[in-house]
Amino acid sequence: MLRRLLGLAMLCLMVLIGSATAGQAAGLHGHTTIDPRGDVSMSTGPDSPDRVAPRQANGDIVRTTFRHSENAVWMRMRFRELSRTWDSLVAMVRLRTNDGVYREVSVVALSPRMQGQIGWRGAIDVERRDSSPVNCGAARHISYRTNAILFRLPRACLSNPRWFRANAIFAAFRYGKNQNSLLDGGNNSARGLSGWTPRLHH
Ligand SMILES: [Ca+2]
Repeated sequence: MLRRLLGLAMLCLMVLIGSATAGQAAGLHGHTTIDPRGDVSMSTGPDSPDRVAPRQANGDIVRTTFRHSENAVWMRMRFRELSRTWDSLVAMVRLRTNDGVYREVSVVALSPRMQGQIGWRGAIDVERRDSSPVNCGAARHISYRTNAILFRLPRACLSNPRWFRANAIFAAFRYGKNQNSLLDGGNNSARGLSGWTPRLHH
């Protein structure tokens, strides 16, 4: 009897270990972070201290989602409000992979008052750690109607990783005599403005 019970216990244990291993191998494919409302940090100049502005809705991140699909890496950053009242908007995302590949992705939009062709539709840049560009078919979409910034990177931008981790911040700037800026992290944590996602597998 005892031997039969021990055998049954061993069988259950093996099934449990097997399912745990299978779950680990499959891994996460996506991750969403809910960021607090009213946590935007404002600055009115290079010498002025930052202060939290709870009523600042424009540029206040509320949710950031990353996905790792068969062919691409996706990010969607959602705001309480995203309006064209600044001189420039910048969403900055850092990614690192299981192979040690590191990329910085910037989605930038500029008021037409600023020089250049970028405008409010924006542009996307992918760079290596040494700031050299990576030309890999990255795309972005900024929606001032749904208050969201979306980007898509072909997995080739990251040398086709098994998994990546990412973090994201958003900043907006106004230049000139009444210059000011705002900053919000996509995932506030005890360790800083924007914590890293878990490993996201394709
Ligand atoms: Ca926020």
